[in-house]
Amino acid sequence: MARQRRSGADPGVAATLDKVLIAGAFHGQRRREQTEIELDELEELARTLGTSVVERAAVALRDIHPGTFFGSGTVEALGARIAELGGPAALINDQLSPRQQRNLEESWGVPVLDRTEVILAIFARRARTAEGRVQVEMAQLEHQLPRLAGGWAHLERQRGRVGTGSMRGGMGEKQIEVDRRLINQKLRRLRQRLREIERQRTTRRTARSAVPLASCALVGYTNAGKSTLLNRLTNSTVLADDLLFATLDPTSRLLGLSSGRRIIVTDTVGFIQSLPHELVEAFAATLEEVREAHLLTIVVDASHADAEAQLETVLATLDEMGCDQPAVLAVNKVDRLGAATADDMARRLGAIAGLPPVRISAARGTGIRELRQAIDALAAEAVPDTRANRPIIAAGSFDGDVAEAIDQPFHGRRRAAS
Ligand SMILES: Nc1nc2c(ncn2[C@@H]2O[C@H](COP(=O)(O)OP(=O)(O)OP(=O)(O)O)[C@@H](O)[C@H]2O)c(=O)[nH]1
Ligand SMILES: [Mg+2]
Repeated sequence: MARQRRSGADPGVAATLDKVLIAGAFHGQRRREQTEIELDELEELARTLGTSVVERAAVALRDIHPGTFFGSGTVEALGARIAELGGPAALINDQLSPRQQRNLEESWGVPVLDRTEVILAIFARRARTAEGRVQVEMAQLEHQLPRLAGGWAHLERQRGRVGTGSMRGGMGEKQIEVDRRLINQKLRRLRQRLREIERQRTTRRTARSAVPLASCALVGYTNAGKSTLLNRLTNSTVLADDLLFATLDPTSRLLGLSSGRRIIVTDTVGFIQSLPHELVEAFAATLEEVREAHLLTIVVDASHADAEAQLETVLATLDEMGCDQPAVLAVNKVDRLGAATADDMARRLGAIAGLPPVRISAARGTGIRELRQAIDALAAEAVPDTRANRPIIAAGSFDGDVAEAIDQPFHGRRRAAS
């Protein structure tokens, strides 16, 4: 764990960031409005980390400066502002190269985190299960590797961390090599550990495919209301919170539909635009849950100012993942909109997704009957109701085989394995 603490993306760093300045650039095709929307999101991410944003800056940028990302005038102006504000850390919306990050830290004398590191820090803080922790730690180490070459010494000093013996003092090339080797060793160990954990997950997935129940993954942008919807549909109490990435680990529950059919519903980690690729790789197994589901319920927060772009991000991410299952579009949080706006949003979101929209409020429970019907219809196509599977699909209470496929303790009698 000591090693993980040194990552720029680590929660230990975040904990020391009681106040932050956030900044983002608009340049070329990128319009200022888009940058402002992303800065709003970065503010939300900062809030999720528990830091307070004391200043935000949207900066016009003609060319990206290879050494410092921003031009020298901006670097100076932001530096002066940071000094005036008593040295808040800087969160930068744009992707910084290790060198740019290092130079900015040197010039401003405060920790500089980019968007990826903020997201990694949130994931690190929120990971609860063994799998989640291993995945996040791997993502952090991978993020750290290319950042080694710049001399950790000054980062150690600036971030006020105490290095281990080997890290103290000047960092020669040799030390960097030693460190790189240690990180690679650690990555190998973590990968092995992850494989073991994944075997257990595979066991559960196999158990799931052994029961002839359709599975439906709830997917969507972070904070769209997926967990609230799972709770609403299945009377569960998984954590739903007004935070980005409240959910990291998938949770599966049994859902009885009005046709009498039962399906397995899985709540999953939320998507976000420019999801750090380190995380996409690390969470491949978790995302596998989405890939293997028979159907998807795409949840959108229709009350969000950026709802359309968020839906586009979700669709693009699903596309990249090779997910093309039949889907239902749940246009959520309509309780926050007037009827006319809700209609309009539903129409526009439906057109983007190419799916008939179902307007719901997961929080209030409106539209849930229609949503269940839509899911029921798709489930009927995905797993036809044959004589052989009918008793299980429509059983009054779930049995051992089904219990193994979902994350719910089973206290009843297990059916003998056949
Ligand atoms: N007004 C309103 N708020 C909702 C509705 N559905 C969810 N919320 C709120 O939106 C916030 C996020 O809900 P979650 O269910 O945690 O969202 P999520 O998609 O699971 O989010 P992550 O797990 O963070 O990706 C919570 O504060 C919910 O109470 C809704 O229909 N109406
Ligand atoms: Mg959630």
